[in-house]
Amino acid sequence: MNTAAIYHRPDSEYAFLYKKDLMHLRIRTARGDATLVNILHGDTYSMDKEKWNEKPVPMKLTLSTNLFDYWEFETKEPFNRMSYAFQVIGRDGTEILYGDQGAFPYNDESVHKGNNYFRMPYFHEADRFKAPDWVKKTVWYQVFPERFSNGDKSNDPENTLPWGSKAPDRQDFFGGDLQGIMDHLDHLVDMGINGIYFCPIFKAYSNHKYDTIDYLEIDPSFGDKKLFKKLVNECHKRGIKVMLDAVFNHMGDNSPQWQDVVKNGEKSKYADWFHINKFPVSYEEGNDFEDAHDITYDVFATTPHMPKINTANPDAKKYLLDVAKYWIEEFDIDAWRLDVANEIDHEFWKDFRRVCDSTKKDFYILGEVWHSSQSWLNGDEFSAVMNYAYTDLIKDFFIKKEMAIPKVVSEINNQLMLYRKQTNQIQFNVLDSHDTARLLTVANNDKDLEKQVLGFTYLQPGVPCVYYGDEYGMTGGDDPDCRKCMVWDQKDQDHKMYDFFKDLISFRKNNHQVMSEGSMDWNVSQTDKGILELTRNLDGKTITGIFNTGEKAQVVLVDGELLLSNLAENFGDNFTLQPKGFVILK
Ligand code: ARE
Ligand code: CA
Repeated sequence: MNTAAIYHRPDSEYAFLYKKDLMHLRIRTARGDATLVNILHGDTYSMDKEKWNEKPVPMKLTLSTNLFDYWEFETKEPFNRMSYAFQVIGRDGTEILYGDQGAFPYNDESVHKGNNYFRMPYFHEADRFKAPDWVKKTVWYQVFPERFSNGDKSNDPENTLPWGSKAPDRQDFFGGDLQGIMDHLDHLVDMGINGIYFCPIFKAYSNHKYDTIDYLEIDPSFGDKKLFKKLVNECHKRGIKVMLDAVFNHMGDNSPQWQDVVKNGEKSKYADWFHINKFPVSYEEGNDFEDAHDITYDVFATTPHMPKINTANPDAKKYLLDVAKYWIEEFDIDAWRLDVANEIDHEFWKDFRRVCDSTKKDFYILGEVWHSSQSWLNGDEFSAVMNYAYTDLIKDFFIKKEMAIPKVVSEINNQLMLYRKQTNQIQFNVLDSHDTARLLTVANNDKDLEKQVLGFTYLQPGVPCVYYGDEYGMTGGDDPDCRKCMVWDQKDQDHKMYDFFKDLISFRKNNHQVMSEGSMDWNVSQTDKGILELTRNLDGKTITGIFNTGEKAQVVLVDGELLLSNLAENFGDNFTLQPKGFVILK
């Protein structure tokens, strides 16, 4: 048996409180190596008296990757504490005890002693990763405010272009604003949307507003605080939660704080609010900060217009934490999306979490992190991340056809095993955004393929997000092409796509519990036919998706009602109508 592949770590995604007092345990073994894993567990302070090490309890093999099998188990313990170890029974007949000191021959009596067992010393609810329940029921809609709708021409910046008159370039303005969003809230309601994610709306220089000038003012071209307050109320009246974009890694170089540094150099009271390498700070227009050696201050990426904030500076930290609190307390927002979240220190985020949680219960904190994010997802920082790492797998499989069926199953299971169960349930499954090409464009304008990717994604644990305009079949390449003006002219809208989104959102919301909490039961027995089947199961409620990656006609079955025909010729007799199932075939 490959004991080196066996892994468990207490107080991590391998051992955590899933619900109050309910401990969830995982252990990893080499794929196919173990025929069974039992857990020996009991109260730390009575293990010598009671021979509970003679009462091994079987764990459940729940997920596998190409390399590993994952075994899981849940338990309540009378004293809310536990010592435990694992009996791993190998296909080769070997039996080992795997505990805090490593792997030992199971039948060696001497190994069954206290300090050889793992411990979860006490099950503290205060430490449990808490997933706000409302997030699991949410289907989000992302709005890029400058491009959604121009509801008020009186606030248009100068040189505002006619709506949709051209594909946008970096400097263009089209006049989108909060009134425009207000005017179309019922469009979101009609789709079934119950969460809206606004890209930045605070006073800033550019059309994207990621170069903040004033964190405590709404950008005048978007509207004002009075209007924003009304907008939040109108959203809440419609059951729509509100998430704003917190750009705390950097601020714009037109901000008063940065301008004071430019003017007063190291005498500025803001000098330590930034990562300054050399005074006086300087740059020449057009020279991006490509070479780290000669830049006088750190920035986001290589853009001189976004000086990086020193979030460890107590004054800067207090300023930003006050901003975070202000928009929750005064405007009752429900969530923050954290821009460039991975480049800000953990200390800041731990304090940020405390500020949000002490201001509003069940607050959702979404970090923008494009890669594995375990260190921010222990429950004391983010609630979730924008799950590009997960959804890139889905696009790479279905669209780029970069991997075989067993590989995508392996990679998705690997993603799920990075985080606690309740974290997976509220991850933000973004397929496309203001930073990526639109999904239809990535799918080479193949609408059936796009529907297949959407159907598969909505079947996953984690919450979906519609990027504005996808519902009407909008296309767009990389930024800035993915930020075209929303199509409001009926003749430019794809209404069949709209209906598909509406069905899919309704299906997801009607089955949100099994979609977020259900098991992941893969069926890869028809891999040779290019068919991938995923069944989600929760307490007997079953949802099945069958995804045909071959070159076959599109069939969509939603809620047991067959929407299209030619099913038989695709599957012949080995296809049974999935009761209350949801099937996407291509
Ligand atoms: C734009 C272009 C750049 C160009 C720049 C020139 O995208 O290619 O160099 O203009 O000025 C905002 C604007 C962007 C603008 C950017 C810089 O929206 O239009 O860039 O400011 O001026 C990484 C970061 C991630 C970041 C993306 C853009 O990890 O945090 O890059 N996303 C956030 C916001 C952006 C915003 C900013 C940050 C800055 O969502 O909208 O940009 O506040 C891989 C990597 C990721 C990388 C990703 C995208 O997947 O793994 O780390 O994200 O590609 O590049
Ligand atoms: Ca306007």
